Amino acid sequence: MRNFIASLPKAELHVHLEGTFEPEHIFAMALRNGIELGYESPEAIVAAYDFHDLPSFLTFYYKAMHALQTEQDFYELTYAYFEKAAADNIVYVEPFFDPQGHTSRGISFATVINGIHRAQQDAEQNLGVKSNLIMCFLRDMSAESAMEHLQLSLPYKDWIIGVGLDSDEKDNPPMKFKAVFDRARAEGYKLTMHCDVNQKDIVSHIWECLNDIDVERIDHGINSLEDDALCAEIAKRELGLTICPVSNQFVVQTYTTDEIRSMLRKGMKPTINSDDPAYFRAYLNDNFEALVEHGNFSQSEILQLVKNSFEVSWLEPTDKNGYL
Ligand code: ES4
Ligand code: ZN
Repeated sequence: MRNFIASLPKAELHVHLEGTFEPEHIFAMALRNGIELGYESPEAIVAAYDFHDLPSFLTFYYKAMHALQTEQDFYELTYAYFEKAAADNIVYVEPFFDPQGHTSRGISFATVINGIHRAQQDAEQNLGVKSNLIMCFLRDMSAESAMEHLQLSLPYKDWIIGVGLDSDEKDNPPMKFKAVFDRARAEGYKLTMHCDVNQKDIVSHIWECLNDIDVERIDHGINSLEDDALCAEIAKRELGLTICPVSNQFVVQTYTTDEIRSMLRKGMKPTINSDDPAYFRAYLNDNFEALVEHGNFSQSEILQLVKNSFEVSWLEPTDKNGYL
């Protein structure tokens, strides 16, 4: 099964570039930029990982971002992820980035996106990994800040395929960002939002994503299974759900294999993704292997999940056909 998983050309639709920041790179960049994070070695960084829910993860994730200072840092972060992706036989990625995590520390939007974009170009050329970037807003910041960042992104519109919403979901419902997402759609961006696992009011958040925001994809969305009408609507709209099994294991202590199978049975379109692979210590192939190990997934189930990723991706239909 390992070889089968490794040999399949795959797509990844839910990976935070800042979540691919490996401890060796955090350490080296902090050192060269003179940023004091308080760790003596990469091993000390790993030893400090203690993720058991979303807030415990996010605190660490934002702290490590301080090591990223220059355009070259963003280039190296991004290119290193694409090298990992190529090693996993990923041929297409729609990675997320969190500009507010950087502008809030005085790093310009241009610094961030120029570094990322150059790495995307080089990865396509040198590694054969194609990608389209998704800009995420931090939902625990204000809607005004999100709107400002939407404005900042407009000169780079051709480099960004869509917008998403991430960070701490508690008391930060989709509706808080309705005006921002309406404007994003008018500017030509595709729309997705995190509906993280087992968050407060999560079923109503997913309904808001459908009825008020009109998203074109849902990130996570595991809890849609609590509502039959919601499942039916997601299936009818053929909305992809970007599921992250190892991330779920950290955040809610289950790989959610039963839930993934239920979605497949109901005609929904779950896909498999890594979320924050450097922190959760599992890239995409590891996530598929977890389904085999913890849920006894078959080759045909794996194949269906891989096919779903290309189908619900935001590739042009003509480009999709080459992969399906
Ligand atoms: C995230 Cl696991 C998760 N949930 C919400 N926001 C995030 N940003 C990066 N990883
Ligand atoms: Zn995520």
